[in-house]
Amino acid sequence: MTIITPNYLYLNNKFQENLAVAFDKKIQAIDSLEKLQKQYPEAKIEEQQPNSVLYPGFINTHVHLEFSKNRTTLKYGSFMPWLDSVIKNREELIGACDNNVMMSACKQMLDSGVTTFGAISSFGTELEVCTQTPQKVIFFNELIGSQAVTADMLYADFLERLAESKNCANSGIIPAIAIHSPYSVHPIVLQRAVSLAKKERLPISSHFLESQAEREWLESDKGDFLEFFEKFFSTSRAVTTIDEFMHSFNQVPTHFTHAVQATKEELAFLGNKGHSIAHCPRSNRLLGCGRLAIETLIENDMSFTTATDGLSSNNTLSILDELRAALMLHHLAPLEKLASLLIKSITSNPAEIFALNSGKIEVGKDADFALVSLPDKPSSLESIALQTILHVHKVDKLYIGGDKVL
Ligand code: MCF
Ligand code: FE
Repeated sequence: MTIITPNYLYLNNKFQENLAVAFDKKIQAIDSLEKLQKQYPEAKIEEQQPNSVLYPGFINTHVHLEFSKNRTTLKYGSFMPWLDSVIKNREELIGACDNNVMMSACKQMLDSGVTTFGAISSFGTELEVCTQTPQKVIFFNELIGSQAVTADMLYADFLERLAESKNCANSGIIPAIAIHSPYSVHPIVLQRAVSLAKKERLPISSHFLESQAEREWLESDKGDFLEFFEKFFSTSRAVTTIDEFMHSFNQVPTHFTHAVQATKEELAFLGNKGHSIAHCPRSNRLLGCGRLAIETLIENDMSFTTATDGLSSNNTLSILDELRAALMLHHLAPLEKLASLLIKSITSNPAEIFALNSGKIEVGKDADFALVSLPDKPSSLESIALQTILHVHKVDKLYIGGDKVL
């Protein structure tokens, strides 16, 4: 048994003083240090830096590890030139992305307090690294393919990768499904994958309404995607509509990534169906996609997570860097309230969305913790989320399932 005694404890989305946590693999008790010492006289007491804050381990719901080799290769600024640059450089980038590169991407996340992440996997090449990293991984096998003629073959390949990830369930892998997007997945295989997610209760996620070009293509078969589909697939018609795509997920709560170009009505519809949103502010900025109307999610009480996306559309995988970006991007939102929602978006929200036994400091939850320290005493308990986002770059200590990994 270990007892950790932070200056501040993040409990029920608030901060409290004078509380300690006793844990082994799971959280056993939360009380004053004196009481916990009486209850567990043999327990090891962990020393802390001054002004320490204990959070549950952070959860980054959306990352593409296979693209971790990218630094300056891909073209940023607007979506279609980025996509063209992905297609042009994909083979080389993925070929150069060996296990060491992906492991250091995992380490970057560890340093920022991430104890669980969602890996969007196009080819399955990161599976081995995901079994080796100390983090828990929701392994989203990506389904892609818009043409009817190749759909069956691509679906079979997807099933094979899914089966391989299921084999790794005892190495911290949670098998899951990623639909690439409405424009790139044929409705017939989409429906098969959604039914599979429902039947086997697999987590499911999809990129959705990321760029203006995507919206225009799905609404009217026009815009930048027209040239793209004519060039690569000799087609001038989208395979689905926005409505048809959204309705495909009616029975299965789905984590939709981006949704920057979704209308208020579409967001409300998704919220009513029990879906949630992954918000990737830096990716959206770098790919010229715009700003997610986070205020609409807040008004509708719709659950969202904040995520980094991959190094294919970001400069770091630090979840704290991502929260700093979100804090600055949504400049009209009340500051401390936004900071508090952002902390929720990487702790209890993702845990609830994916039914993880973590994301909260609560008796019975897994002992996943990110211990950080502020540079000075915070002026109020209400300011701690904000001051954490502003000042913390690296966690002091990190625990996963009670094991100290940093
Ligand atoms: O989330 C970003 C932007 N939106 C879509 N896809 C990706 C992102 N980062 C990497 N990707 C991958 C995606 O998984 O790039 C490929 C897919 O495999 C694009 S489609 C050729
Ligand atoms: Fe993505």
